[in-house]
Amino acid sequence: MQNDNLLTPQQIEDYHRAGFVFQPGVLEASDIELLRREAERELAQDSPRRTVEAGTGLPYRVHGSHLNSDLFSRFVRHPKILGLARQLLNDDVYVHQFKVNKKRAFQGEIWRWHQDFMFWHNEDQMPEPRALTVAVFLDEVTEFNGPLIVVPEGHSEGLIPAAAKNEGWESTLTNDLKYSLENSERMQALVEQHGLVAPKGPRGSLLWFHCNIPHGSAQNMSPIDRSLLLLSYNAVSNALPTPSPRPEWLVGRDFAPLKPLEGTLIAPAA
Ligand SMILES: O=C(O)CCC(=O)C(=O)O
Repeated sequence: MQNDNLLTPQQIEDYHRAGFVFQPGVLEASDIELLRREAERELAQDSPRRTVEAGTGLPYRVHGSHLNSDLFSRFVRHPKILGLARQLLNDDVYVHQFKVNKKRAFQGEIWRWHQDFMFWHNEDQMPEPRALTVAVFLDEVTEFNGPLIVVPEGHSEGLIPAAAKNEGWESTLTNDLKYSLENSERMQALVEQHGLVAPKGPRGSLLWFHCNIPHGSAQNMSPIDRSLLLLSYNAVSNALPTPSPRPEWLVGRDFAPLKPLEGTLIAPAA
């Protein structure tokens, strides 16, 4: 019998072919409320893990919250998350990166086209593209508030050359991306062949995507916030061979296989 928490064989096949799979509204409303409040609490705390908008000084991104918050440290082990990360990567997994990304109403900025593995391979020496990200919708995502856009099947090309725009790991924190596919002819050819998809859905939806899939998002000029949690998992057998120069809140150093959460998000098992 299919375990309701897990992906079907068809969904797993779709993920490997298209490089992403979308699950609309799968998380409980009560869990999403807790996660929303915790994300806002993290954004409000002054910390080196936090990045602010150049124009307004308002925070739009926090890294490593699973190391700072009990709720988030439990959430990365949620059966509807961890079980699927293990299915898709066909291995035990650990958290490589954890981000809260808020695209604020009226002003949330553009994320240019990029591939996550370009950063993880070049900056962290991740050996193989056997990692993925799940975007957890904390707000409803519509065509108006800056949905994440992916190039279906774009992961099958491997890494597309992208010259480093600037030096040092600090430049990998912001949306002024160090490696982007802006003006890339290969990116253009991929889109001509496969088109673009922007999965949209209610709070509690999950978008799983391969670390080589080209993706990005436009400005949020709508009056509606768009906050996401972005949880990136790596296969344990693909752990970094040497410690990344980037800090632990940006790049995971604990390669122990994660064990599924027992109990609920709010209350650990007695
Ligand atoms: O928040 C977004 O729209 C995109 C973020 C992103 O692509 C990233 O953090 O790698």
